[in-house]
Amino acid sequence: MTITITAFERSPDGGKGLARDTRVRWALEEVGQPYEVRLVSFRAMKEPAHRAVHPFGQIPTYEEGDLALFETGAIVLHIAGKHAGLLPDDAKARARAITWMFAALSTVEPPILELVTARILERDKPWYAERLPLVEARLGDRLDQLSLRLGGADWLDGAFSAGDLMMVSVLLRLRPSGILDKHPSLAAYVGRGEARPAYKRAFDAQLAVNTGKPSTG
Ligand code: GTB
Repeated sequence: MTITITAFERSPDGGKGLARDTRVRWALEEVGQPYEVRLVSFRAMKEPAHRAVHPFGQIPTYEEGDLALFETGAIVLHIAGKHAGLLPDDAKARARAITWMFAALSTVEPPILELVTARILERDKPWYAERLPLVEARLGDRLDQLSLRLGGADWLDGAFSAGDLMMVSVLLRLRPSGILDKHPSLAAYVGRGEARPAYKRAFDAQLAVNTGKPSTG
């Protein structure tokens, strides 16, 4: 059955992997599932046809036959549950991998988004300079905690899983800020994710959309 996802027709980052279709592409590449991409403009995202699939008028979405999903957590979990390669067979290890997916989305991504939002949307506010260190400190604490837990391991819980895919995807949003460099073990962890052939194929495919050049993968 054909899988169709949606992505930005023109991504604000020029297709450098920061938009959230990257994590869905990556999951599909990890499990070897071909997919098609429907590109949407910012205007089309807010129109009824797209909102019928995504109530909040965003990308990415995922369609497979009569199944339509939104929210990258749900999409990646669906892909990982249906195809081998992203979740361990052992029930307890599987539950732990899913826990890391939730941790990425519910505990690590929010302080990252808080910082990104502050830097983009709050720069001109009179309280910006006072608030920014607080936002940075909250994020720094969270990254320290994650780094401590990762320790010297390659991945969060044994072999690479959907939990790592989601955590690396979330951390990648920090790349332009330089903050990852203050946490070398997390920077190396993200680097291991980016080095995976499936990630490279996903990245190249998204970049090709935005540069007009054919994908090298
Ligand atoms: N919780 C949802 C999920 O995980 O699926 C969040 C989806 C979401 O935020 N989608 C964004 C979107 O559609 C694109 S990914 N935004 C348009 C809108 O809301 O109108 C966020 C994103 C966009 C662009 C960059 N970038 O270019 O740097 C980075 C991240």
